[in-house]
Amino acid sequence: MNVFLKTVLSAIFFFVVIYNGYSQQGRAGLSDKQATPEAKKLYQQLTKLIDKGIMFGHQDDMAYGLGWKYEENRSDVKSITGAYPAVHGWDLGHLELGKKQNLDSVPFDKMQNFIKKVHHLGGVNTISWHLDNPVNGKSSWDNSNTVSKIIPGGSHHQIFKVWLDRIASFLGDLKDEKGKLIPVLFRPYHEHTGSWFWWGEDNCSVSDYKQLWRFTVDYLRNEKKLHHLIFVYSTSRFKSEDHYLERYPGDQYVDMVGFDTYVKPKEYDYQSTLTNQLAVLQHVAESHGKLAALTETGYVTIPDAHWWTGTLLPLLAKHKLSYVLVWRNARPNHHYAPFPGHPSVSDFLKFYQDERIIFLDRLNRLKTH
Ligand code: BMA
Repeated sequence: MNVFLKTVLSAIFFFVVIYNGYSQQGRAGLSDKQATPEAKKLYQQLTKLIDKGIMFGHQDDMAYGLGWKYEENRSDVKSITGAYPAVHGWDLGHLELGKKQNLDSVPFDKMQNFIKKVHHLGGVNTISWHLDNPVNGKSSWDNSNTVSKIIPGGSHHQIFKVWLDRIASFLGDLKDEKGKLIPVLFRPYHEHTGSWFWWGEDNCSVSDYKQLWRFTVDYLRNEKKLHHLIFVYSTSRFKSEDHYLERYPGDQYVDMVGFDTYVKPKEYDYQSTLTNQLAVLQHVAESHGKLAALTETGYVTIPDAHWWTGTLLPLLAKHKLSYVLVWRNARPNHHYAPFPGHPSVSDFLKFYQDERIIFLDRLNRLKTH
């Protein structure tokens, strides 16, 4: 082989090695340079797990399901599979008002205990926040112009800080048996490429949204000294990578990227939408060194008995994702996971058994290897 060819080949070889090395999800590490050892450890574990499979998550899984509420050790997912989900979602909506229970009637003291239990069992907690509108007192689903009034310099900035203080106090109380803060994935101001929430894209400017996000992170980190939070940026449906990143607040403010997209046959084709969006998401995650997740999805009431392995699994399997989370089992016409007797139970069992999907039992086995 002549010298020229050798040089070219080794250049290609090194480019491939370096490129792959640098294109890994999670390579950037946590954005909080003062992150607690526990938060760093969780992030490292999540990074390693990317190559093992996709964790399954469910909102309010331990709190209630179809026909039951607050029964010790009960979970619709566990009733079917014998295992809890690996990821458990919770929502802080109404904590900002000083209420004792969230917008879906989950008492915050119970929520805290569930979060501790999930952590104790080896699972992962993720927290969203359907906060009310600080300006007019209406719900999250209000589309008046608000964000400019709550960021620094705005007329309602002080009250907004009081709301953040309440969130910070809850997050700061999440401690394990040894008194160590339990790391959580915090996913505020979600679905902002839609406009149903007051922080949605038609209701605030790009720069106001970014300021809201950065102020929140800086306030929790620097004023409240909370360093156990892993920040998740998650949009709703989006058109392109530019659209996805339009309101991205920056790599120093985000650890994980995701999106929420549900099956809505009358509005769009789920399969092609997910295919396009997951490809964009994975590219964003790799080029920014962040982790990626399908932060909310599902088919309300799961009318397709083969949805889990017929639709969801083939879509997920093509991508490197940290987790997929389905929404809450609230009532017969509003549930996203099956429960005993549901027509999709046998397919959900196949989904659970698939080696690409991780529930809590397998998560613990993987962590010990
Ligand atoms: C929505 C619905 C609502 C709920 C909200 C926040 O998708 O489930 O009933 O209040 O999420 O959990």
